Amino acid sequence: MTDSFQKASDAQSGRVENFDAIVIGVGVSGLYQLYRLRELGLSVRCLEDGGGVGGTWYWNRYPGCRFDSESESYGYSFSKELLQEWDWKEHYSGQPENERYLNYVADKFDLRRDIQFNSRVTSAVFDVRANRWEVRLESGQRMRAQFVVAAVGILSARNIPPFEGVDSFKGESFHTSRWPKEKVDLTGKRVAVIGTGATAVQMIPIIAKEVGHLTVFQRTANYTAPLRNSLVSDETQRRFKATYPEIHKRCKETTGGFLHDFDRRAALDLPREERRAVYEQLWSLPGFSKWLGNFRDIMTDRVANEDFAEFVREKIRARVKDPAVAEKLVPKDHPFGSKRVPLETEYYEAYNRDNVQLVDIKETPIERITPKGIKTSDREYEFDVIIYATGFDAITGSMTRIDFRGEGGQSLKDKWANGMRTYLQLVTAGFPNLFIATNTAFCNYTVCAETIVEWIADCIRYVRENGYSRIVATPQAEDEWVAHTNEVGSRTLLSSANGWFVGGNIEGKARAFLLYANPAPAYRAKCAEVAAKGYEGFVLR
Ligand code: NA7
Repeated sequence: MTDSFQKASDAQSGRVENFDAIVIGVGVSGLYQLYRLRELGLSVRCLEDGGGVGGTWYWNRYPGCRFDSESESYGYSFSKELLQEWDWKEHYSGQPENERYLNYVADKFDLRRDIQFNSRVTSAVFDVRANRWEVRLESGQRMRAQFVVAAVGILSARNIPPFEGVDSFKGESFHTSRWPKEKVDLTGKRVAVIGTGATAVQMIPIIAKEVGHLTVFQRTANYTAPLRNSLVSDETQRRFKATYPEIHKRCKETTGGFLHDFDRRAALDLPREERRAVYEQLWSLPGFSKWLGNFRDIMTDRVANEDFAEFVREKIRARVKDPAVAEKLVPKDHPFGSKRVPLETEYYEAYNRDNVQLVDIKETPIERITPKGIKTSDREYEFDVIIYATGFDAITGSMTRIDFRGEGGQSLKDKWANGMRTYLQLVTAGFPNLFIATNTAFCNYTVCAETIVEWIADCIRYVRENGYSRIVATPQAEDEWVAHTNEVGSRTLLSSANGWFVGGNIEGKARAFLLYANPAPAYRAKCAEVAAKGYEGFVLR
């Protein structure tokens, strides 16, 4: 019987399959969660909306999509064999290779047999008498499990702004995170890109060379930094493989789980010339060195931040030929690093091309999408293709689009209406046996995802081995965690921008710290301490 036929017949017959655990999503976290739970001997079903594994690396196929983490720090660390088998071709690997890597992992550990693809979860309801979740799919299929792990990703609920007339456009339109598998031919076409976040910054220089004409609609100018990608030489590949223990040790020690870490000195303690020399040196390095390798106070002190921000502005101005365009591209309304810094390759040079135009939509706002294109306050632009590079309803959106119902039928969407409420970023009070395996600990993704996945697997093992049937966070532990998250977040400059870190990118979304801003080692230590104290802050029954 084929998988889809089985699903259809289950839905029709009303048959409800039972598992120990259901994992929603097979991105980086979900794949590893499946591996870990199966290792414990649990029966697991993994439900994935997409047609393949990879999550972010399955959906985001837009031209130019790639890591901003160093490739050697992004791969899983749990299998020595895997580390030795896989060769990273580029220092900042691109989406096709990243998707191949995650498929390789799925095959190597024989994970596919527990994954059901093309399966969108619509609801999950907790049965308090049976201590089991009932999960329902769009197809009508239902299944039950004692535990649900939502490995739904932090950047997976796409944001298409509610412009009037979005559906009236007669040409083609795409959101970057739902880019088709087949090549999209933009040759010679009139193309619009809305948004100038990390995605647009990666994509624009590539498609600018292909399109007939490109119009970029920018709401907020972003600080970016040069990526400086290159191929991994054979010698470097050998070095990676010989030093993976050191690479992973380093990532466990740094603030954000990256290979980079902040300079312990305060920027303004150095004379201007010395500071500038450090900035220049950082600028010449690849990756996030300019952000996460910078002076420690650039994320906490506005004066220090502004000093570096001005250096970045000069770098932008030097690359854009038309001073009026350059001024539009220079960010002035938020601190450097208060949004995740897009890493670019020839982004600003794209605006020196004759076929690229920048429209500042703070000056001339988009009024509506029309059948022919985009109407701003001063004119209508005609296009063959509109690309929405407008980001995500980050972190909470992928959870609240599933109708989770906890104790007393409480809806998660209602509970989080004024902001995300969790304990340890991992669970939420009133929703027993539900774990959130999405990395919100301000961290290099896989490095932190592994910690989270292992913590969840250990917790589930503890519950089962000790004869409990349910575990749930106390409201008091949650209140304290939320207050603590807000407190550590407010010590940084992260809330000073309208980015997705604080829910500020979506109109009407409650503003709250969605990321845990304390250094990753402190987060890891806190999670370990809670477990060591017999799951302090939880009620086990
Ligand atoms: P981002 O970084 O959230 O960027 C989205 C872009 O879309 C950004 O320039 C937004 O402007 C723009 N946007 C969003 N809504 C609108 C509306 N209503 N009108 C005009 N422009 C809008 O998402 P990305 O996909 O680029 O990157 C997400 C993460 O992926 C990134 O942080 C990396 O970690 C990888 P705004 O700045 O909000 O004014």
